[in-house]
Amino acid sequence: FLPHLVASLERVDQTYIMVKPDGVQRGLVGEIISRFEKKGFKLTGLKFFQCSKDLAEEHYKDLKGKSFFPGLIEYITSGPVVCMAWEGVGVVASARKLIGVTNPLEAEPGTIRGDLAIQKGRNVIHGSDSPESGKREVALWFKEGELVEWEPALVPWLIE
Ligand code: IDP
Ligand code: MG
Repeated sequence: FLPHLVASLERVDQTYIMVKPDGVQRGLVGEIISRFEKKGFKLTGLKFFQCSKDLAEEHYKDLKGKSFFPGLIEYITSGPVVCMAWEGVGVVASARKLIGVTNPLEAEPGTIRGDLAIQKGRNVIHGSDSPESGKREVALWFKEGELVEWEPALVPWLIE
């Protein structure tokens, strides 16, 4: 069996996951990381970080015209965040399912937002919305030496 070969035949995607400042302040970092860790995707980057206004605006540039944009930038820069890069086949869509929809009141129980949050403006976590966004956002939030190439020992127990 050659799991890495199989994985390389399919498209291995990356997603950018971030515990937002409310998640950090509320002590949810361990709980949130744990959900991704248990799912079995590969962690390739992790840091505790204070985001600048410029970076927040670049990250959310598609939302620039929205009425909530200034509040969103204030929220994201209001305190430290936890930045993560996760990798795997189907990781982007799967992470979005684990996270739940944008409005936590509508997010299904069992999802991170469904279980842990109430409002859109305090929805504790970010996850990239497409493989293209995943690539862009991982490159935006992590410098080259901050990402780690490794082969998790559990791969044969997760991928046949
Ligand atoms: P997503 O995080 O589920 O992908 P997006 O539509 O990309 O949702 O919006 C990015 C973030 O902007 C949301 O996670 C949320 O924090 C914030 N946001 C989106 N819509 C609203 C709103 O109507 N009011 C306040 N904040 C919002
Ligand atoms: Mg989004």
